[in-house]
Amino acid sequence: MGIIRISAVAAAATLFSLPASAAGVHFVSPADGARVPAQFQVVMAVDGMAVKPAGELVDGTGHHHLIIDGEPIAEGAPVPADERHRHFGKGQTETALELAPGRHTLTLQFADGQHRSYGPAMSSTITVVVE
Ligand SMILES: [Cu+2]
Repeated sequence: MGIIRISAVAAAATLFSLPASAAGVHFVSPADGARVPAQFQVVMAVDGMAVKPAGELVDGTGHHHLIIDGEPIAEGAPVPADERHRHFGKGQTETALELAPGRHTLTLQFADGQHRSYGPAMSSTITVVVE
């Protein structure tokens, strides 16, 4: 009995420690370096945190932002809202994007319910070539 209890606690501890160390965002699609048409679909994912619509501040939650030809946003700074900084405040994880031909960087940035960045650790950048 005692042994079973101890291993259950150890298993639970492992499960709870996983999200913190594995927290991050990534593009499901397109792939880094992909050649894409002028209009293409972007699929965004987050690990270790939950997607929640903007508005309310809840620990461990936030929403995606897509930064076109820009940089990750410093931790705590608000993500600008303009053509190059798209907010997905309804909790979307997918969007259609239309870009001019050529090479572009796409940066995924996760931010809290008030659009304050979780910093470069919660960002991911890929390059795409629009044909
Ligand atoms: Cu936002």
